[in-house]
Amino acid sequence: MPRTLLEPRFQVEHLSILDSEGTLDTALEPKLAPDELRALWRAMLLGRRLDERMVRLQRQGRIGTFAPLKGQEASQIGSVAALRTTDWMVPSFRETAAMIWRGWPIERLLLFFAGYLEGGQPAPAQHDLPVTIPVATQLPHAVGLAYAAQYRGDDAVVMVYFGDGATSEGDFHEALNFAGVWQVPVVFVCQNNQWAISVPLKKQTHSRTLAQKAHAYGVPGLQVDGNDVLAVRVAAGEAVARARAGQGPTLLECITYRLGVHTTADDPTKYRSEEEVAAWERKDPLTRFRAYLEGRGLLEAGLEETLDAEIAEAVRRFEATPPADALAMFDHVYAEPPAHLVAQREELARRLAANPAAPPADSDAVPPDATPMRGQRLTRR
Ligand SMILES: Cc1ncc(C[n+]2csc(CCOP(=O)(O)OP(=O)(O)O)c2C)c(N)n1
Ligand SMILES: [Mg+2]
Repeated sequence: MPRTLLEPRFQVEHLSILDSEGTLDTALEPKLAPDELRALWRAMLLGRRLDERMVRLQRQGRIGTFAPLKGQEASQIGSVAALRTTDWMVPSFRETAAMIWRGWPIERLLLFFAGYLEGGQPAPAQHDLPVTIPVATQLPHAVGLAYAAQYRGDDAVVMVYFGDGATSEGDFHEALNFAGVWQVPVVFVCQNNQWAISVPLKKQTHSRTLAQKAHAYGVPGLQVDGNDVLAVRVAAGEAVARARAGQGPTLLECITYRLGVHTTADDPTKYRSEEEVAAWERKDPLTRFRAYLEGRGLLEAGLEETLDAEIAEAVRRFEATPPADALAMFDHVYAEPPAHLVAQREELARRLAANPAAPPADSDAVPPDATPMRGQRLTRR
């Protein structure tokens, strides 16, 4: 028997409309209304200004660990802008700009990063899931939401965010497989920012692209310049329209870069070069979009000051909030908490009651009867 090639053969398309040199492919330029272009710019700039402020707030000890999005504004805003409010948005942990676009108040995000339970709660009518810290676990959730939309016969589309590192998790493959089998209305937005903490993409996969992984599941996969908001907006618009028309899921691989730290607990100088970062700074998504809008006479004077004032007002409201209930960290995980957590909760309650203002003096200490969890460091008194 001869060896034959099976059809179809796979090809991966890469979409770029406005490149880092400011060159515009006029044939591909989307016909977006001036108001939409201004809204995209406002959201990207707000994302950048807030991001820089959040890092400073963390350095000042006013919020906890934060994952900055600097450099990924076009990937987030270009994609989320393709959704209707009745669609669902499922974030990972770096989607601050996309969440604000979806209506999350800035002070609620500040509360989240300061450890307040209510900071993680979407408004009751909001079709968003909360921040997901465990890598890739949100992907099967998103497919479940899309399956529910399909089952109920409503026309909602689900957009789920994740990183390049998440594509090495089983959850990514399971989610894509089921999405393909069920042909559910979900758009997978992979922000390929080249790094998963200190693991570079080349150690993550031997594939030429991440987009091609979709083809194995019979799902269209497209690579897009993730620093080009016009390209992301076009690709996301097409994927959302296909999903809404019952034509199933799409994987978008947005090629971008995390210009800042992985989180405020990270030091990227330990694993990547200044030259690499400088090269990506020249591809900054804000620089090229600002130049494009300037050329079209759509730049609003004084916008940075307006956004900074909006952020300052949100910080003021956030800081006027009474302290969070530290005991709430024990709630909402177990219906019946295990004994060691019950003991820890009681101990913290005792310490807080004894000295409400001060943190526990010996925070590593555990009661002698506590059972160590796997990987847990216990310090016996
Ligand atoms: C299941 C799981 N494993 C490990 C971690 C620790 N962790 C947090 S972020 C991260 C890297 C994620 O990389 P990527 O998916 O590329 O997203 P990025 O941080 O670049 O946005 C890891 C390993 C985690 N949160 N969850
Ligand atoms: Mg990454």
